[in-house]
Amino acid sequence: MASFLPKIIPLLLATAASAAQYEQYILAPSSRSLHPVSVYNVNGTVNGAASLTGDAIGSATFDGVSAVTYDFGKNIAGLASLQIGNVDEDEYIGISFTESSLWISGEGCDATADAGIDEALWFHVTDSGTYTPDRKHERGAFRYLNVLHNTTGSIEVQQLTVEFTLAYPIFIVIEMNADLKCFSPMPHWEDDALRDYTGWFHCDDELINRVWYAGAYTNQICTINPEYGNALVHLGEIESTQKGDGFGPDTWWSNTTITNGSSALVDGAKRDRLVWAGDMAIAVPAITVATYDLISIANALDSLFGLQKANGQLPYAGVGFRPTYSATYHLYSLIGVADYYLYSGDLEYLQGKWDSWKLGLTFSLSFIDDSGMMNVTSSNDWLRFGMGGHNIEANSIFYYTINQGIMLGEVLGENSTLIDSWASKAATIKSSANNLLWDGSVGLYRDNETTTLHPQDGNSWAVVAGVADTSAKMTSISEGLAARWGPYGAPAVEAADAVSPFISGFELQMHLLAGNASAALDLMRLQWGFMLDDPRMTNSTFIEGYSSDGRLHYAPYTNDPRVSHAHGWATGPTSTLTFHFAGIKLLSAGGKTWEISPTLGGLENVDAGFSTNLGEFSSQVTAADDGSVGSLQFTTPSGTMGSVRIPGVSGSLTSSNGTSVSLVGGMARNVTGGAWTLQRNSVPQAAEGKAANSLPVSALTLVAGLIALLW
Ligand SMILES: *[C@@H]1O[C@H](CO)[C@@H](O)[C@H](O)[C@H]1NC(C)=O
Ligand SMILES: *[C@@H]1O[C@H](CO)[C@@H](O)[C@H](O)[C@H]1NC(C)=O
Ligand SMILES: *[C@@H]1O[C@H](CO)[C@@H](O)[C@H](O)[C@H]1NC(C)=O
Ligand SMILES: *[C@@H]1O[C@H](CO)[C@@H](O)[C@H](O)[C@H]1NC(C)=O
Ligand SMILES: *[C@@H]1O[C@H](CO)[C@@H](O)[C@H](O)[C@H]1NC(C)=O
Ligand SMILES: *[C@@H]1O[C@H](CO)[C@@H](O)[C@H](O)[C@H]1NC(C)=O
Ligand SMILES: *[C@@H]1O[C@H](CO)[C@@H](O)[C@H](O)[C@H]1NC(C)=O
Ligand SMILES: *[C@@H]1O[C@H](CO)[C@@H](O)[C@H](O)[C@H]1NC(C)=O
Ligand SMILES: *[C@@H]1O[C@H](CO)[C@@H](O)[C@H](O)[C@H]1NC(C)=O
Ligand SMILES: *[C@@H]1O[C@H](CO)[C@@H](O)[C@H](O)[C@H]1NC(C)=O
Ligand SMILES: CC(=O)N[C@H]1CO[C@H](CO)[C@@H](O)[C@@H]1O
Repeated sequence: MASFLPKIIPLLLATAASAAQYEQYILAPSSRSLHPVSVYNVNGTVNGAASLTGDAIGSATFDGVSAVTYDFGKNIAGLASLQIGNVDEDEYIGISFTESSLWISGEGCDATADAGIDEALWFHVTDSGTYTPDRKHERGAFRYLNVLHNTTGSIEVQQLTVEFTLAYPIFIVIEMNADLKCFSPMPHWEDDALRDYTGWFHCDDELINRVWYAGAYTNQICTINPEYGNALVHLGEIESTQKGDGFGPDTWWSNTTITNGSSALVDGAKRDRLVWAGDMAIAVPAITVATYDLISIANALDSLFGLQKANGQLPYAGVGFRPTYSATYHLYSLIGVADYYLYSGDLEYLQGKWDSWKLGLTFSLSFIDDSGMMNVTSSNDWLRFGMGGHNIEANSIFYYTINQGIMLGEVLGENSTLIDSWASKAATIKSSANNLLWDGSVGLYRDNETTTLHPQDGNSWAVVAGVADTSAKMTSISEGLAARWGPYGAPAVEAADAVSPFISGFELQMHLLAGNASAALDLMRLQWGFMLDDPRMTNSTFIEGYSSDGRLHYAPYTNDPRVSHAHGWATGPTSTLTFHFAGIKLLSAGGKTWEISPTLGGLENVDAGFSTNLGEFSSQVTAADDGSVGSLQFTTPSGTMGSVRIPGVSGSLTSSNGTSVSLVGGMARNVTGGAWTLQRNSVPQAAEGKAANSLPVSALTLVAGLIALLW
């Protein structure tokens, strides 16, 4: 036994994993004062352009008409400032921003409006000193910053700084500058704490690791100071024109207060900077497993419920947007409350929202007609076309929402007559959808009864919601959607062949529920790999949408520079990897009950975890030679209870104190919170080279028990 110890102790320590262990993948900066990392391009005569990269004071002298494009290496955000040294009389210097390198321009920024581009910010420089625009010109996301000089004569720039967030003013500011507090993103976190993740993920595929962390970072950059939401300066103007059509640079600023509190989760960092409940359906679980920043979610949901009408109707989007209705986004607001409760366990919050929640559900129930399904009468959705009638996506989301309501109602001891009536309506939606919308000849659901279009959103959601009523249908949907993938990802045929990173997030879940984990991984590598590695992207945050031929044109918009490159709705892999591959699933109230059901899908190992208000959940899994779960160790907080499901595996679980529970049919129920290790009855022979994981599991457990005893 003793001879095992030197090898096994590090293994046991590795089990006590934490977010810090994989710190190198975190994209959030360690300080809020950011400087460029490289020079991307120089136009005209600029001496010493590169001296403005890094922290040190430099000297870049712009002589005559000239410009430098600086690269921050990843998408960042904040208020930019220029420290000016020697300057001739009457000089102008400007700054402009872009997320994608495609829109680098001396004329202005990329765009936030429906047409044209956003104007550059100009300073009339009369003396040395630091020049900073006013606070409402904080730019929500950019990777490239252009410094523009349009005058004859010369001007020296000594430093270029972006305050990613700033707790206290550190500049002598010459231009007007009301308050220098609480810059977005993550305005409510300490300046040096932006990398303090509560969750982590690691596996043997480096691209997948980068995807998980880019998802986490995308949601951080989409968490803003709610006083600087989108002012929608040109909403609805010049709707069908393109950059280059004679529409010059537009004015832009962000000064709409969109929620109460000191931080808010919005859909996109550059745009729209508003609360959108649909986006939250993907962003909220991703935040839960990475930063557990629940307050920004609660503030966002509160702002939506603050707009609820007396008849129960919730808004399409939050404060700042024109009042309008969407059947699906209304339901997503209800799902938001269910998610918030599930991940936080905050019963008081749920109680406070419950009457509004029921009113909202009752409103949706009023749209059920003779078919047994909801007749959608508002075309608003995630900007797909053809949303209306007995739509499969809307009815699947509806079915899911009603079931969330039943779960919440049971927690709150709601009248069982009411709950039973919900259950019966849900059952009818499901049977009607299968009777009227399943197209057996194609093996997919139709969008509605009168079309031959088989949408990505509705087919993914039918499986996610549990509307698909046989495993044969799930398999068929998984195969059918995978067969449509192109070189850049999964097309959303219901949006003119857009690739939707939002809807593809639900497609990932669908493949896992249909039992094809490797399909989910393949789609992540294909689509999210493209979104990270293509040179037109930011290599750090995920884009809102693009076209199925890989152009950065998102079908619903005419103005390509407007597309957001940091959209929380594109972060589906982050929660999917933790929930499905590491297999940590919260079933109730912050994880009071849980299920551990890992799957590898061809990965060799996965190590992931996160914390909720109840404590830490973690899972370390390695593959046996046949790809099944070969070894598993997990921890769940004490006082919680759950089950373990590893289909096809026989053996038992041993807790750190020696307690043992057998797997029956690949399952163990009523497992109490603690640290557990799987012993398989027979482990398919592990290959050479999987060293750390190939130790005999039973020996490992014995020694673990021994060490626990000695302790
Ligand atoms: C630099 O010059 C190129 C070529 O004229 C132009 O496309 C680009 O927009 C310029 N960059 C800046 C920041 O002015
Ligand atoms: C430089 O740009 C500023 C701001 O747009 C403008 O007021 C000024 O006239 C420009 N100067 C020249 C020489 O183009
Ligand atoms: C936002 O800024 C614009 C432009 O400066 C100004 O007209 C407007 O009053 C501001 N709104 C708020 C709420 O401060
Ligand atoms: C902030 O809370 C107050 C009081 O509940 C409410 O009237 C107001 O609409 C809220 N503001 C926003 C932006 O949600
Ligand atoms: C049915 O679906 C098709 C395809 O999405 C769409 O064109 C049509 O408008 C839909 N019908 C209704 C009533 O919305
Ligand atoms: C849905 O409701 C609209 C508006 O009441 C109606 O015109 C339409 O015929 C209904 N659609 C179906 C499929 O019943
Ligand atoms: C539950 O609701 C039903 C129908 O509204 C009502 O008749 C019944 O009295 C309620 N039961 C309780 C315990 O409130
Ligand atoms: C899983 O999906 C992949 C596509 O990623 C496909 O090649 C494979 O055949 C599917 N496996 C099963 C068992 O359906
Ligand atoms: C993208 O970022 C990763 C770190 O996340 C880095 O290793 C890689 O070099 C970057 N790729 C490019 C093309 O900049
Ligand atoms: C051993 O651990 C299990 C699981 O955590 C727990 O249910 C049990 O009470 C523990 N037994 C002792 C003796 O501590
Ligand atoms: C004591 C206890 O929690 N028993 C539960 C064990 O699991 C079954 C199935 O999930 C439950 O029905 C029991 O209540």
